[in-house]
Amino acid sequence: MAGNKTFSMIKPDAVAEGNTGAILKMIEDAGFKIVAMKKTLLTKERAGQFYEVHKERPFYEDLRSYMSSGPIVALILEKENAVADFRKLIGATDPAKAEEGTIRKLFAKSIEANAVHGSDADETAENEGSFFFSHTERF
Ligand code: IDP
Ligand code: MG
Repeated sequence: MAGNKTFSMIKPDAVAEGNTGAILKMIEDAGFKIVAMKKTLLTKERAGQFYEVHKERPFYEDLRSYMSSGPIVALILEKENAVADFRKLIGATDPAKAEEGTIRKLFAKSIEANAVHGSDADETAENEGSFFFSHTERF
């Protein structure tokens, strides 16, 4: 079935603050199944590759540094309408604009250190999942 998976990361700020468990609980309680999960550290180069689409943006250098500043938890998640439903669960990029009850509203520190990533489309979700996981790591 198309459109039933998304990719997420718990970002360095949230991992460092000890919010991994609380965020995973929110994700599972919202009906997402964890298909793949790994804690890993991105190099600045790999962080830059992941966010290549933003390379012309003024925050790109900072974003590369931040995303490689500590371990992240990478996730492939499954649910009907996964991409859109997960974006709803995490809230707006800027936590000041995120709705009450969303993961970013609860855990993000700033527009950059915003606790979690969520793919923006089915095709991106597939590519981002493959950036971290082989097919033998998905269950
Ligand atoms: P998204 O994560 O909500 O999809 P994007 O616009 O794709 O937001 O930006 C990717 C990431 O880049 C954000 O999650 C955030 O960490 C960072 N970012 C986005 N906009 C800004 C900004 O204006 N200043 C600093 N960092 C930003
Ligand atoms: Mg995005």
